[in-house]
Amino acid sequence: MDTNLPYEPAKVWKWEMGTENGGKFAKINRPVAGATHDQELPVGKHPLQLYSLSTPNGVKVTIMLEELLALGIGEAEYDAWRISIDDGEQFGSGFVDINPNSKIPALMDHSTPTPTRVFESGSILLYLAEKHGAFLPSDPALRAECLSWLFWQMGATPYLGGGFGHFYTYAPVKIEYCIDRFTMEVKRQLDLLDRRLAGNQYMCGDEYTIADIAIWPWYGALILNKVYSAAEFLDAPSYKNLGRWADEIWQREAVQRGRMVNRANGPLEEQLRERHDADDFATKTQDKIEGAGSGS
Ligand SMILES: N[C@@H](CCC(=O)N[C@@H](CS)C(=O)NCC(=O)O)C(=O)O
Repeated sequence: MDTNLPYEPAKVWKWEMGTENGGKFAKINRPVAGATHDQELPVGKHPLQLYSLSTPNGVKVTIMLEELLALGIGEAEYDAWRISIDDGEQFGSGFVDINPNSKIPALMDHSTPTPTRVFESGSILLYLAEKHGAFLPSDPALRAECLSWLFWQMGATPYLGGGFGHFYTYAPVKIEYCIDRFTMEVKRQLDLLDRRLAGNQYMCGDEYTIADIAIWPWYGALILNKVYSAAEFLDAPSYKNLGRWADEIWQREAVQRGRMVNRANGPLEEQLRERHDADDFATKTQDKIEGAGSGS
């Protein structure tokens, strides 16, 4: 790819397969859907099988599952298998059977008469909330408010992730036009959330819901400088209500646990690469695994 501007698009775009453009995702991006290879997925002992990664979209689901378990809902026990998107595992045939869109997270519920597949993180949150009767208000007006914010997150966040995060953090060249365009929109979104949270403890009022669970891994983590290292650039401290909400949610044990699942970066004690049991948080974090392996 020629990174010099200006660039004149060809009449018809062509995929130059194997061309290195320097972008972080260059080797996994492709213009066609479908499986690239046969690869069965493992199935563990619990009814819920999650195939995911500790990106914000993945973390939404592991936080939800840990919150359900914290409520004492044992049917929410799950196995979480790590899908390495850098290695193209989202294009394996088994994964594509569960999510034809080839993106984590994907969930298989084996407790139904025939296994139920669920993909798209917002859809998974809604499925689990309805199945277990939790984190979704029953009052019709509050439920509508909750779903409005849930769907807002799903629609708004590509501007944060695919737009701002991509051009600020990952793009091989820093392009002022792109960074300005998406910073403008992301700051508008942050202001929107800040205003909403000025008079509300949570996104839908007094009740912690799937709207908070969907929004925190992106916007809470952004404000707390846990994604993109952009808190200073975005002037995070100026969003005081959002900061208060982000801190408060981060204090929840289920949130801290959920953020560890399928993680393979950051401090070793915060990485639980696969989760098959509640005890794994105490015994199978990467510091313990590597410590045991080193013979020390
Ligand atoms: N709208 C989807 C987005 C999921 C998504 O973008 N997943 C990314 C990781 S955060 C992924 O799997 N990327 C792999 C790829 O694009 O090939 C959701 O919320 O579930």
